Amino acid sequence: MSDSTEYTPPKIWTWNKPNGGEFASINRPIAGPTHDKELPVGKHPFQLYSLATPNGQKVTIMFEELLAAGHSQAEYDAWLIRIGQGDQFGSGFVEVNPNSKIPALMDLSGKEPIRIFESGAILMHLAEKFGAFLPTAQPARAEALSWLFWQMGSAPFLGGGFGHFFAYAPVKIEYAIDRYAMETKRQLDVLDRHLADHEYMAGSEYTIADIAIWPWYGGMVKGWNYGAAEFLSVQEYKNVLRWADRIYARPAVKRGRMVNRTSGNPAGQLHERHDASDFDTNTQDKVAAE
Ligand SMILES: N[C@@H](CCC(=O)N[C@@H](CS)C(=O)NCC(=O)O)C(=O)O
Repeated sequence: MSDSTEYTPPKIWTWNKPNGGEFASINRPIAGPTHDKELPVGKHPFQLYSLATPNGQKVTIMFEELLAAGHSQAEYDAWLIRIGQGDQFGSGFVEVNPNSKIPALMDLSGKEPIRIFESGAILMHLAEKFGAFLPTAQPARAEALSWLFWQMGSAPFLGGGFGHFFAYAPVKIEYAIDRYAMETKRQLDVLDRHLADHEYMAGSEYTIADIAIWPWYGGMVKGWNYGAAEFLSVQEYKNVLRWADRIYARPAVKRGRMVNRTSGNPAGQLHERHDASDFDTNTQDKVAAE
């Protein structure tokens, strides 16, 4: 690969070489399936196909919160989609999400199966279905939805921008790292100022806005994402840290973080989830095996 500073773009871009990046084997300029593969279906009303990236965690945290709040109809099977191995390009997955990205959900609880993709749409679907974690009264509802969509629009700059160029790109490009570090810090400051006088994102109630924002920005200030805590001086964002700690104290959040996790401490990984008891079995087995 040539030094990016010397690159002169050709007249027409063509896909003729791997880009050398961390995800070179799965990045493609075309959509659609690469192979035939049916998705497994379990016994519960909800079938989730995902991985414990920040986008995946939003949905598993939501399911665990719904179950913890007594919504027993929110039982779910969580199947593992290994995006590094191209599972998102299997024909069954593409039928659920034509965009080939986790998380993807099938709601089998009604007369007709419903497919839902995009984590924000999934959170809204579940919140409306169970009447939970989304205020009905204004202005709290508008506030929760504003912050939910803020997350959907902002996190790609953190992940695809900062995280990509800081941690994954095959070359360290100062311009790109500067640009996205600046934007990530600006976003953290947006949150920090808001959380200075708000308990949660939408006010006094914990909502899907917190559930969406926490895995990305809570994870960032907790030092879990991209090994960039020191580089971004995350300790400066004291209100974000306080909020992040409060959310991490919730048992449902701890459980949700474990589901479909394939990296880190084995005791914190639950590759698939089909029953509440899977958490106990997994943790005991894994800790015993360590
Ligand atoms: N806006 C989407 C983003 C989903 C997304 O980017 N998923 C990533 C993992 S975090 C993925 O599946 N990547 C696989 C690929 O790009 O091939 C959402 O919130 O659901």
